[in-house]
Amino acid sequence: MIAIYPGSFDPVTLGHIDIIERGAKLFDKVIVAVLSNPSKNPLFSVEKRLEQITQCTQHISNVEVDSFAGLTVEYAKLHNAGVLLRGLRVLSDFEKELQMAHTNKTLNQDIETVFLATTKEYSFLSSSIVKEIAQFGGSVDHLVSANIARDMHQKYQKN
Ligand code: COD
Repeated sequence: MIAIYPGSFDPVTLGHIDIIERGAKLFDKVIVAVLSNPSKNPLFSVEKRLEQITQCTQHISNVEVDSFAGLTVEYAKLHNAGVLLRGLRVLSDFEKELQMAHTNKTLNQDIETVFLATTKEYSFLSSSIVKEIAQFGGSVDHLVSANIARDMHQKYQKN
């Protein structure tokens, strides 16, 4: 079974990587799919995020990294994926994730959403929190991989 792990990943955090590692043990292949959404004004370009995620997932053999535009279920169908993999942290995630799962089910009955509960130590972690800390000069070394911490440091030094 192929699973798609769709998201913004701006940037990918250790919480995301944990979901990818655990998902890769459950499925034959996990495709990490970065949504290309120009209206979101991301910190990192899609190309940069692809490069970052590829580096962070080098140690997992059954992971691919790609970008997509449009509907996630269409992308999943195109890649013969039967599962959308998502992570759940706190109660507020649940509402958003359930709405998304139900919406996707109305769009394609054959694709299931599978949720993995966050590992406890990453339950507070989000891309937004990482950006806020880095923006104000704090260390994010314990929240993201070394390559991302370096990219963020460079990014905010320039601005
Ligand atoms: N621990 C565990 N899980 C985590 C953690 C953590 N610390 N941090 C994030 N996650 C999970 C999130 O809960 C989410 O499941 C996933 O990782 C990705 O997170 P993000 O924030 O990078 O990505 P999102 O939630 O912004 O991605 C949204 C999509 C791109 C999937 C969505 O907008 C989408 O499908 N867009 C395409 C259009 C579409 O198909 N729309 C219809 C469906 S609503």
